Amino acid sequence: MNFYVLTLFPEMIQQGLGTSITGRALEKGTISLEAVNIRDYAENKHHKVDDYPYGGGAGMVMQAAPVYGAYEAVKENMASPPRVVYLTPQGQVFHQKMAEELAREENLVFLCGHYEGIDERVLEEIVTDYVSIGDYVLTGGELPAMVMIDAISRMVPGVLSNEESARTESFSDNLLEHPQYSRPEVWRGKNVPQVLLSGHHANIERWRREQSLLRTAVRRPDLLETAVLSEKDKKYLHE
Ligand code: 6GU
Repeated sequence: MNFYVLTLFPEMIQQGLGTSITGRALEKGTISLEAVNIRDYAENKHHKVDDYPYGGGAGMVMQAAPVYGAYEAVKENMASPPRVVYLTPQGQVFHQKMAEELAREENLVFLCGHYEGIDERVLEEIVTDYVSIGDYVLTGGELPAMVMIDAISRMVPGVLSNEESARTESFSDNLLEHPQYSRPEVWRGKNVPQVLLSGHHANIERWRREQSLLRTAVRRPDLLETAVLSEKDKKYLHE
């Protein structure tokens, strides 16, 4: 998977994704990441990339030409036109299924806006997907792009270790993860649940499933509407 991020703050992207699991995947070459500075494609000698909005109003608008220049430069490497994700609070809200779907692309381009937005004409020309990461307003698209790249990367085969991917199931059936415990067995007078020390694998699995169901019902009841539940699960929830 090759990620390209068109941004005015390329160092933010490289720093944010250069460590931990994404950092390891970048070193291994399982994913690649190129942060392209839109300013490098400004045609004027002061490298100016924004201007006043036609019609007036507050703030500045990112101009079409440098954004298009950056897009054309990354498209050079590709056999077919890539999907281009524009990060905007006006987009569809990002979710796990979207991450899984996007992880099947060979190349993905993320376009990060700043100021009051980007000239609509270049968006019409290149953007295929408008995506938001939630209903709140951020100062720019860089953090949302990093959020998406992290979530997509972990769905790319080979990015997670076997142990890490074994824990991936959780959100795929729309349930929250069960709680985890490690040593010591007693901490500040609080015990690890007995069943986890029993060595009885079937009981442990059942307990964990029930904890997932309970936790989802309490914290995110909205997820249960679309969760994949067995008859046994339903019986447990209705007790
Ligand atoms: Cl994708 N961009 C900005 N600027 N703010 C956001 C967002 C995106 N998603 C939620 N808030």
